[in-house]
Amino acid sequence: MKRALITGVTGQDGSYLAEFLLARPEYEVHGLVRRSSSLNRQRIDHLFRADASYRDRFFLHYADLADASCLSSIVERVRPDEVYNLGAQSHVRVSFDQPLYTADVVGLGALRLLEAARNLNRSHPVKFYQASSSEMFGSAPAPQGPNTPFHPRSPYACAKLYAHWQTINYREAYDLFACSGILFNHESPRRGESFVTRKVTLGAARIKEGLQKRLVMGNLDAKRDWGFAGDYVRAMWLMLQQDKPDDFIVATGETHSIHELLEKAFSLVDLDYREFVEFDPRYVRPSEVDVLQGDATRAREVLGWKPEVTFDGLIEMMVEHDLELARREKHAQAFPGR
Ligand code: NAP
Ligand code: G4F
Repeated sequence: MKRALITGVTGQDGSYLAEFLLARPEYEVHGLVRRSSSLNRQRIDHLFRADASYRDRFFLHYADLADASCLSSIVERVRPDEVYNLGAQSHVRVSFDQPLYTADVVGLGALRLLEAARNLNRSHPVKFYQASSSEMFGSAPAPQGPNTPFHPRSPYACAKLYAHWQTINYREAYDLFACSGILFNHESPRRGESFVTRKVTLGAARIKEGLQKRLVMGNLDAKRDWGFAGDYVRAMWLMLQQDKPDDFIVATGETHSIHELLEKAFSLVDLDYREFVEFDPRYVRPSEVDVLQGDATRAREVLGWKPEVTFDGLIEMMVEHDLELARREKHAQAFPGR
């Protein structure tokens, strides 16, 4: 059996990656979860229920990226062959409100896990994946590729860049099989509700069903290279299956504005977004990343990776999912107790 350890397993990517690895019978998957006063495992619940055979191959451990001793003891105990560091305070706008916490969890958290992996690597070979971000490119002009200089524009992006360089340094200094995946935005029906794609698809669906009257948004001129999270976790895995560790950009190569996202999502429910969207400066960032558009040529050539889901297909998938959610919410309101 191959043993994989995933931080951030309760998040969007962690849940898709756990699903992807468990679908391969040779994997045993260990996920790190945070203790919270209410359970937040909706994205992975089905992996315990749907197929009883996963129960013997899927294990959860309480941990926090802020707690080095607990990370070390779990890594020593599990002795993973592959570590995927996906845990993060991943909201860019929130990182301006919580810069020190974000730096601790995103930046030092990665270093704590790298140290644990380096110790294990002395007696057991381990491969390490770091979830780096296109946010690290910040204000660098699009398209961003392997030779584009980084210019981070948020506490989150600065912390990711620190973790990115630490990952490279552990590869060069200690010969650790450490890879950094610079992933551009990737979304899904499991995307957190405060990220822009999900806010829009959920908003359009709830307005359509009469559950919400307006959608309050920030900067609609920003452009992003949006792909499907299910496609992107495959790229993470492929990086760790290569003969040599390296860093890769993962992106679709297309970019769309928030206006285009709104147009697409609202037209799917036969509404005109201009009638419902309002501006609120609370959603504007102190420094913005205007345009992201990635050049994933190396991922295509070396990993043989390419995205399967298009921008239109992604938004259709999300709107369809959120319409179903909104209809269930409406039904529950009409027939409480059922
Ligand atoms: P997400 O949905 O926000 O999930 C983040 C995960 O990290 C959750 O499981 C969360 O646990 C966990 N976490 C947060 N703080 C933690 C802490 N102190 N200790 C341990 N775990 C903690 O993020 P995602 O979209 O899946 O992204 C996965 C990773 O890729 C993140 O590192 C993100 O920064 C990076 N990334 C994402 C994108 C993207 O477009 N999605 C692009 C580039 C890079 P709870 O469930 O308990 O909150
Ligand atoms: O959906 P967003 O919050 O994603 P952002 O900032 O691009 O970050 C995401 O992608 C990164 C990869 O590039 C990840 F590393 C990171 O963890 C996260 O997953 O915002 C996208 C754009 C921004 O320009 C923002 O200003 O949408 C704009 N926007 C406009 N109105 C809004 C809103 N964003 C949010 N969240 N909410 C709004 O109301």
